[in-house]
Amino acid sequence: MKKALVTGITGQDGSYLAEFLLGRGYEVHGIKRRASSFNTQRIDHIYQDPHEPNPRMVLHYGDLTDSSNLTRIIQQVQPDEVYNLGAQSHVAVSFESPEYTADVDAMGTLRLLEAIRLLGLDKKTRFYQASTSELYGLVQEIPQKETTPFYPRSPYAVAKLYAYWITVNYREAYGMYACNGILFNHESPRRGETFVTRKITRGLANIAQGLESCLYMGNMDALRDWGHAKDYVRMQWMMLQQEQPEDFVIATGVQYSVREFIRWSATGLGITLRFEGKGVEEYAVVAHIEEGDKAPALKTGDVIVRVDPRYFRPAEVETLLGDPSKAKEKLGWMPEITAQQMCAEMVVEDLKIAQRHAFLKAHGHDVPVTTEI
Ligand code: NDP
Ligand code: GDR
Repeated sequence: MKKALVTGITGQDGSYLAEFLLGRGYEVHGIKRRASSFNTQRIDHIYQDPHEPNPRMVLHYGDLTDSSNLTRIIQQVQPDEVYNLGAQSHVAVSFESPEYTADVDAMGTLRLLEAIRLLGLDKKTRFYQASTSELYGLVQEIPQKETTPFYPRSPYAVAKLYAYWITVNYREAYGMYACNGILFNHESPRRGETFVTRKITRGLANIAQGLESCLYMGNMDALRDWGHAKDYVRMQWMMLQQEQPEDFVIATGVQYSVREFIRWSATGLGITLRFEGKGVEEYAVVAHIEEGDKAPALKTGDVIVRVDPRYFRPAEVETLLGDPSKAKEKLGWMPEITAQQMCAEMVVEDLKIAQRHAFLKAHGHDVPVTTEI
């Protein structure tokens, strides 16, 4: 039985990847951060009681900022494959916490590679690095592919640039099977609540159910190439099954604006929006609502989206569009879920949660409030 070690297993990708690997018969080990409250909601459904005989899913406490525990865990597990998905992954947060982001995202990658090497596992253990389209930043070529020059635009992207190159360097210097997946944005109902797609689907569902009144947005002109996390974790595994380690761009090859994503989400709730005004004065007003129980709290004319410059970034990545031809040709990988289908799925799931909360609130119970980033 193959053993995989996944950092960031409690995150969006980690949870889908763990499901995928368990489905392929792997023994899956995950590193989870020590927190004073539970942080395993995304993997609770696949958790196995360590008291049961031979669990195939095992969690270890650890942190990418601490090489002693990374080395201990790798020594104990002796993994065939390491997937480094753990990161301070929020671009806006990286401007607030640049040093921490560098420690986790850049140095954390080095700590893992060095642990594998020093433990003498460099010929056994295959290594996947979660690289990112943010490396392209101020884009030098459209669409972006494996050979497009990088131009990072945030402390997050700069830290990931180090991680990208140190992965290439360990491959070239020590002959390790180490590769980068340069993944464009991918989302799902498990996406963190402060990333733009989930902020929109969750926010609009809450507004439709009367739990919030307005969604405050940053740059709605930003263009992204959005795929579904389920499609993208399959590719992470495929990259480690080749004869030779190589880096691949993973994308859909289609881009949309944040504003379009807001429109689709509203449509999923039976709401037609009209955008008015320009720049920081832009807002969206309800032009039409379908009858039914999706948006009982709204009426036409309600303003439900506004711009708040607080969400603008000190340096923005305006446009990203990936060219996944290499992955298609060499690995036969194709995304199966479109951005619109993914958005519809996210709206359905967030509406269910909002309806549950609205019901509880109507019966006098407290419901979670939104904390924003
Ligand atoms: P998430 O933010 O959902 O998950 C990040 C994970 O990293 C969480 O499990 C988190 O733990 C963990 N983590 C954070 N800090 C540390 C630390 N100091 N030590 C150990 N673990 C830590 O990210 P995604 O699942 O969306 O992304 C996975 C990876 O892919 C990330 O590296 C991200 O940068 C990269 N990426 C993501 C893309 C996307 O569109 N989703 C695109 C390209 C790259 P906790 O649950 O405790 O917070
Ligand atoms: P990104 O994702 O920065 O691309 O990084 P995010 O969803 O945060 O932003 C996408 C675009 O939307 C614009 N935007 C807003 N973003 C947020 N979060 N909140 C807002 O209110 C808002 N309004 C507009 C942003 O300015 C941006 O242009 C994600 C992360 O998963 C990274 O870890 C990963 O590497 C990249 O995707 C690829």
